[in-house]
Amino acid sequence: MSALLDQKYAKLFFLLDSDGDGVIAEDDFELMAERVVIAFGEQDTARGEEYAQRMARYGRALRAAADTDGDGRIDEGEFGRALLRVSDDFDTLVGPLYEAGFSLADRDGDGLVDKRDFGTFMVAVGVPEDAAGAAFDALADQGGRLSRAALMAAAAEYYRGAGPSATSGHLLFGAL
Ligand SMILES: [Ca+2]
Ligand SMILES: [Ca+2]
Repeated sequence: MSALLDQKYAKLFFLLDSDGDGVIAEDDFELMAERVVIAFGEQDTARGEEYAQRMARYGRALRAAADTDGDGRIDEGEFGRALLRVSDDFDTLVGPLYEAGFSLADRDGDGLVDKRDFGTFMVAVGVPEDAAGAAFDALADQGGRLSRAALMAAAAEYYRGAGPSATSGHLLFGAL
């Protein structure tokens, strides 16, 4: 795996280990989804349920790819190798989670997210507020708004881009 992917996946591992116990398990995906849904006040709504379901699906795909000994826990080494494989199916296994996340942050449904709502999302997944702000500034348009297409392009690059990037997708969760 490339050094850049290693760095990006290490940051994702740190974030996805929501309870901070050093391994990723089903409860981490549940906890992260719960934090995001609560941050937007979308408990018991269709959008909140959609996000939770897509997070669960992402978690199942990772476990299927990673959990070689079947104990339900993914350590950092297993995670990197599994995420590389899952990212091959970005459009079906990863993209839908980010689509659902964007829909939560795009409160008025106009296809654009502002810095404040982007920050709310990122802080809920464990990114420090200043890092979230810097990420937004790197990814947003001149008018200070992030489009759905720009978010999806950044996410795809974050998961799959192995080399130096033309865009700022590697900064999605803050500086590496
Ligand atoms: Ca954990
Ligand atoms: Ca919006």
